[in-house]
Amino acid sequence: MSATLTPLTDLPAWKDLSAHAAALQSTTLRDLFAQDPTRGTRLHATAGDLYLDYSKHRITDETLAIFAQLAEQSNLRASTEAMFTGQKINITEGRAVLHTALRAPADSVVLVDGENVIPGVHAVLDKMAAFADSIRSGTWLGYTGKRIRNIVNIGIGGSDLGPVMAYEALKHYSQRDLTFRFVSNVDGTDFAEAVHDLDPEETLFIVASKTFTTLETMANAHTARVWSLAKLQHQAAVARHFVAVSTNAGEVAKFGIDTANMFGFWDWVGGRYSMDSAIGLSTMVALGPDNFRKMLAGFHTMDVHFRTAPWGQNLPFLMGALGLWYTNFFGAETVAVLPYDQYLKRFPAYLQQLTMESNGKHITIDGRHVTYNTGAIFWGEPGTNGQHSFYQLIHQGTRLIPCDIIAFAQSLNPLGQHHDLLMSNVFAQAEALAFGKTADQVRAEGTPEWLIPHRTFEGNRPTSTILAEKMTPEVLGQLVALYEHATFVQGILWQIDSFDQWGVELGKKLAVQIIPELESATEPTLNHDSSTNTLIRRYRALKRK
Ligand code: G6Q
Repeated sequence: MSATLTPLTDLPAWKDLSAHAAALQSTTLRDLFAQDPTRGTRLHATAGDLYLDYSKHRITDETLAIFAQLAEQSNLRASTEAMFTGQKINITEGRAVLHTALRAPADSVVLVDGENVIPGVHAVLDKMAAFADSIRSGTWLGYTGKRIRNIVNIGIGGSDLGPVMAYEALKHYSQRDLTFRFVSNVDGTDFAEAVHDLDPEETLFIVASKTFTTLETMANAHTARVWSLAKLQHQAAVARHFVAVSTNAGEVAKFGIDTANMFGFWDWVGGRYSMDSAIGLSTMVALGPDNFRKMLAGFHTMDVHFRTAPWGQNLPFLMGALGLWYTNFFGAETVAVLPYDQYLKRFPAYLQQLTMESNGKHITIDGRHVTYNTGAIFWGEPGTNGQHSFYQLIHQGTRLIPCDIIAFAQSLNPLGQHHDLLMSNVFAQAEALAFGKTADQVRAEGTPEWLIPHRTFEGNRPTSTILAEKMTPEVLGQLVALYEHATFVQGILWQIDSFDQWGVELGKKLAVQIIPELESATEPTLNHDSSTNTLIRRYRALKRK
């Protein structure tokens, strides 16, 4: 257990923030922009290729100055160093948290239990690169001598969401004569639909599981082996059609995968922080080793920025602080992530795990129940689609929903006017959310008096706009690392362990207990609550029909 901390709410900066927030409650974004015409040019920060405009937030210079004090009083700098240098900051699991080592240059030194982990990281990257090249060039052949054309990643949670998000985000850079599919759900439909048009002779499965014991992944991997062998007939075919990404060589061997075709990683890589480890093997096969390394370089750029930039210019700090500001002082419950880039369609889902599994905690690292809200609910869809569905609630609903808008100046698919049409919506939405439309403006348009309240927009809805030149592997790395570190900042300020996930255990254990109750040939004795017992009995009756 960690030493006792001064509770967050007892820190002087927290008290200052409370008083400051109370004083700012009735100040609008219109007021703030009117008071300072330079606000829009001043309140921005850059890191790598990312430009963050945070001027459309309900903050002043004083807000950030107090947050910087909160960072000092929370020892954020020391905690950041503790993470980067391999101290066991995941205290409930007794583990180091070193996803930053996965993208550190080869000459870096990062010690865990006295051993430099960097050579091992680069050895795995080299092995992944050789494998990726052999698939991409067609020298790795299936059991019957055919080229591999289809790659199916089997994994769930951190072993799925990063790979599928990165593949979609960087599809433009992928080798187009290879087909990629991702199977995660234990619902058989996921596997069946993923392979329904694939030929086992040309299909390679990457079984991605840190533990190699996850129920869903093992069920899908066994089904994949049956599906492959139904056509390929010989057990020996498994070695040509299955590779593993895991930390558990014993279980990989038991499954029948040659451990020469296993790509390892380490217990200091958390699942939701693993897309840049060997878990990213499917990404590397799709993009090629050079692009994968560019993505890692992008991550590293943001790592260096986060570790060294002053708080006032530090993108992860600014985004982390803004999240706290609305969650703890303005009653916001959620953050909408609105990428104006179709390639980022899985980015909100990826961020849901990163942020909510990390910061959805109510016990502090020294064992107290928090007295404030922690992790916000992250959600979102690509623009402009969301504008025609849920934006109504953001503009005129009763809740405050801070939004992260992500956009690129250049399209990877320039088609006529499309990109300017898309980008006009980026700027228009942020402007409308911030400044709205007053009753007087609506009246001046000749709107009947009774309709004016319906057509008035209060505005004062905060947004961050993140702008980059175009989507590249480097930029994706920067973007993901930005959110990783913003999540870390929040976890430190909230005094929680952002790197464990005990909350997912209970349901898993109960499911294991329930399986035989669903499958037994005779009516089982059920000892759950009356609702669960009734539902199980009804399921058993319905499935027999
Ligand atoms: C992430 C979690 C979780 C994990 C999956 C898959 O931080 O730990 O989402 O990634 O449960 O675990 P395996 O990789 O061990 O199959």
